[in-house]
Amino acid sequence: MQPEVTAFFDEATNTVTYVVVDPGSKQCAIIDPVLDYDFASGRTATVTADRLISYIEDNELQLEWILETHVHADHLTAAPYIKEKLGGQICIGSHIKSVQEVFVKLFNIADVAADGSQFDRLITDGDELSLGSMHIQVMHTPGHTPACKTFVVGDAAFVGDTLFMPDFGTARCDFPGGDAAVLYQSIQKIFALPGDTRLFMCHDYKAKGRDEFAWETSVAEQREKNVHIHDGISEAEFVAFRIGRDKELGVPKLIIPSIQINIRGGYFPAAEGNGTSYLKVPLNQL
Ligand SMILES: N[C@@H](CCC(=O)N[C@@H](CS)C(=O)NCC(=O)O)C(=O)O
Ligand SMILES: [Fe+2]
Repeated sequence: MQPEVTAFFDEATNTVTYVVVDPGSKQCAIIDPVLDYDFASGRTATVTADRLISYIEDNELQLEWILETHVHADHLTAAPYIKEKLGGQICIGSHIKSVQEVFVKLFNIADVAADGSQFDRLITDGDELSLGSMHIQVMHTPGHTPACKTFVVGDAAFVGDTLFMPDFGTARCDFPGGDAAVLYQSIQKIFALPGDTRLFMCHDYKAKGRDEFAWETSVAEQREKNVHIHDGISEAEFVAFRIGRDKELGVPKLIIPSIQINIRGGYFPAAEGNGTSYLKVPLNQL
């Protein structure tokens, strides 16, 4: 038996959230849930997250795990909201601590301990989380960020920001702690999975000549066709290309709110004396 995978695409942030179900037990995991955020007003909303919640309720699923592939820089996580409604444990890679250290300094935040304590469970390479009769195997796949994880469940792998669709390529490596050579090695680990492994992307931005969003491919297809890193591309070639490409990329639109919320596990900063929660904007730093 293989897991059932349902994708929910958020067009505002180009993010794909997955619900992964063990059909035998109806236990499920959510991977990378999105909290809607309107930058101009500073307002959050739960339209996107509520779709996930309805899906889980309508199908009478039992939510066990809320998994973050990494500290996202382009959207806020809805993990705490979903946990409040449906339960489940919020997990992220143990290298979150080094990501927190960097951003606690950048944002000069006093109330965030750089120890991952905001999450229910910190996971490392080789960990197995049970999902009914199945297991979610944790693979450490850094490079885009130091805390990136890939989750393998049966014949499905959720690769976070490592690979994108074959016609788009790979994730950027210019965030703090990012490293193109490390990403190359992480992708080799994904390429070592069986060729027919279903690969589920964390983002899609379409690609030149493609009008539809897409997020599912396979190891074999990536190894043959990925425009940045198919079989035969050396680490040196990839690193040179990736460094060049990263110089051309702009800062993600929602990086400032996303990082401050996501290093807190998705919880908002404590309200100030007037009852309002605030985010900071570091001037001339990013
Ligand atoms: N335009 C998007 C870009 C987001 C972005 O930088 N995405 C990262 C993943 S978090 C990436 O690797 N992008 C690769 C690319 O844009 O080529 C935004 O502003 O949100
Ligand atoms: Fe990312």
